[in-house]
Amino acid sequence: MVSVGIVMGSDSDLTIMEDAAKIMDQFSISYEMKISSAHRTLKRTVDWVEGFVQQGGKVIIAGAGMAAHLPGVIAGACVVPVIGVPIKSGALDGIDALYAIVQMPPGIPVATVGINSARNAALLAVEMLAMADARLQEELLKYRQKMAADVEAKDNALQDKLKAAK
Ligand code: RP5
Repeated sequence: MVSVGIVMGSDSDLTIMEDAAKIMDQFSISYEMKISSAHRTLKRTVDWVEGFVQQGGKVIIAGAGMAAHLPGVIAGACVVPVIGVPIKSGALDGIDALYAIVQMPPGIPVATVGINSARNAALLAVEMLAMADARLQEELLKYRQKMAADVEAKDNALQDKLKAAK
């Protein structure tokens, strides 16, 4: 069963949204990737959301740039959690998308991450799924431990370099 939907408004968003797919692969979570636009293919987008929810999908990550209405339109079409990723593109470099995605009207929430932060969107989706999945909770703890170990290793390397330079 597909748990996560990774949707984007254009193929120009793909290089960023692939970061979300990499996290899903890392945590062995089944996902579907889709290009569908809130403006250019509205009905197709809503049809996809309805199909995704019907077949048991649990969370949707939606990325879009410029007047980024995709995450909000998807959130309006279903009651599964939607995580929005503002994509840096166009004259305003993603600030437009950030404001469009984060400023949802009361009643229709979208959990918005930083500009181009598809990786954080994916980790948030994993945390949502982990609420009812002990394996994922364990994997998330290991992921955090590895990050902490990486920082310590980098600091050790820096301290060695500073000592050698004296
Ligand atoms: C948005 O407009 C897309 O999400 C994309 O970030 C941006 C530009 O789309 P393209 O003109 O590259 O297809 O709808």
